[in-house]
Amino acid sequence: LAVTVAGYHAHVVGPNQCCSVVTQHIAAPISAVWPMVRRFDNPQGYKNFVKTCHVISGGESIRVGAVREVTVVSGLPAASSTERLEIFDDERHVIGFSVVGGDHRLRNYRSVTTLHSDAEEGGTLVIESYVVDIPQGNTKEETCVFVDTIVRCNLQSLAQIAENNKKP
Ligand code: A8S
Repeated sequence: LAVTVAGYHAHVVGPNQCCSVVTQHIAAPISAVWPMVRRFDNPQGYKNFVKTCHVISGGESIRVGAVREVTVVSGLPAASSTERLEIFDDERHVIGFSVVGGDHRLRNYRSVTTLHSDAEEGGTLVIESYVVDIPQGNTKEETCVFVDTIVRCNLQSLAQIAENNKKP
C-alpha cells in the first residue's frame, strides 16, 4: 500500500515550483466521502471557494481529459480557473487535476487526492498533494502557505459534510 500511495503523490517538481501534502482524517467511511470527491463536475459540493463549475469539453463529464471552468467567490486574488481531469480511478479512489488556464496566479497547479480506509477507526484518511509554480514576487513559503490554506479548508469542509451525512 505504501508504495502505491507514494507513487500517486510523487510529483516532478521544477526549480521554480513548490509542492506540499495536506492530510485530513474523516470520521466517516470512504463510501461517504468518495461520492463527493469523485464529482469533477461538481467541486462546489464541498469546496467553499468555488462559486460555479461547468464542464466545457464534450461528452462525459467525469473522464480523464474532461475540462471544467470554475469561478471562485469574491475576496480571493482570482476569478476563474480552467482545470483538466488528469487521473481518475473509481476503484482505488484516486483523482487528480491540473490547472490549464484561468484568471489567477497558480500557474501549472496540479494536485492528486487519494482516499484510504482508516481501518482502526472505521474512518477515512485523505491525502492531497500538489505542485505549483511560485508566482513572480512571492517566495516558496508564501506560496505553500496560501495553497495549503485553501486545500485544508476544502478538506475540512469535506470532513464536516461526510461526518454529518453518515449520521442517521
Ligand atoms: C482546489 C485547490 C486550489 C484552488 C485554487 C488550490 C483556486 O480555485 C482558488 C484561488 C486561487 O487563487 C487559485 O482543489 C484558484 O481547488 C480558490 C482559482 C485555482
